[in-house]
Amino acid sequence: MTQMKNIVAKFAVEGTVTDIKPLGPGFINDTLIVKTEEGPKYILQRKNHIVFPDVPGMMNNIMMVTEHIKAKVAAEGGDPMREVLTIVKRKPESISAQEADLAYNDLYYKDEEGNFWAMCTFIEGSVTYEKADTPALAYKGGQGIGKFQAQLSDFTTPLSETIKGFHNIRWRFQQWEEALKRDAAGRVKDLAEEISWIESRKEEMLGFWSLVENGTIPTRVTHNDTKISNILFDAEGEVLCVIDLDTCMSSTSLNDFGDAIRSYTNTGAEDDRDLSKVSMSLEMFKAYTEGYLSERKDTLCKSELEWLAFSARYITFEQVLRFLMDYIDGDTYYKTNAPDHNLVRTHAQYKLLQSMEEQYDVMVGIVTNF
Ligand code: GN1
Ligand code: MG
Repeated sequence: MTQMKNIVAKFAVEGTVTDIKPLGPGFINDTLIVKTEEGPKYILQRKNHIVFPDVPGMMNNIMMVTEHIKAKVAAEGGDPMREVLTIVKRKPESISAQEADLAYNDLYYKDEEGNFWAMCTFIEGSVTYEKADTPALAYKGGQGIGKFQAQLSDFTTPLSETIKGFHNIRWRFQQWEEALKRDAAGRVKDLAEEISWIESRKEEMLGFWSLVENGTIPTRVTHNDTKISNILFDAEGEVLCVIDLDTCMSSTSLNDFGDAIRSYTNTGAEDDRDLSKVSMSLEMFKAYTEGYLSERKDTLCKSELEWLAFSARYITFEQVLRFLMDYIDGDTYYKTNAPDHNLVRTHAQYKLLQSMEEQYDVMVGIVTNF
């Protein structure tokens, strides 16, 4: 507690700190809630610098993105302290001579052990959901991400790439070729069928990505983790803001739509052993898409609309590839709970991909008819 208090003391927190406690599950960062005698609460996070090798660049991304949204919210008469995250900066006097040369040194504190700490305000009365169970909630989730993207549709400053080539399938195929060649776990010989799922779609996936590379599909701010638990709602169930901005990067906004569809619409689990449970729910697709487009119809360009439905196949395909590649590598990236866990995930995501491919014409129709 004393150690934590000393860390918090480096930041421009108002009030006297009374309590610091862990918050939420969090697989990547450690998140704590900081309470003060006077009332305001804060979030303190230890940022995972193994997953995010450039924490200063990442914090600067978050600062730029939140400042841009704040200006928009204020101009529209909203509440910039509730409708976007607020980073708490360092107290200028706490920045030591040794820290003077560190990039963006007012946005984080690096302790003696090399851990990075950052703070933001806690939004009082906010509510989160672990899963989108109903089309009504999926619609709201779509609105949340749509609004976030619309607020950033005129943000053109390139962001630091916090995870290299995250949704770049050309880069993923490069990693894929290397993984096949290495065959680190000796599993390739048993995977002829699964490997053919990847190889048979290579051209169409690279074809899509080349439209991003040649600028036909514009590069914007992408969130890259668009699950419903990353949206804060108010007590009335209205969207307040999008959180967990660590993976914000510059790429195609279609990534965020595609990944949301991958997670919201699955009737089974991401790692379901019972493939009969796995499919894409068109009802959930329709609800999310309508919520999303209600916020974005004026700011998306023609090519984005044209490829919107396809992006769900793209991201789901990429996930099949990433799970299979990790299985081939001997399970080094994703946490697993069984020796075949990554293979089970591969099969379940492939089933979801097939379900999307089968219903693709209807998906396109829903987008077109909006
Ligand atoms: C990881 O840990 P989580 O659920 O936020 C992964 C995503 C995958 C997801 C699959 C940084 O996200 O890209 O889609 O697992 N995040 C990273 O469950 O690799
Ligand atoms: Mg995440």
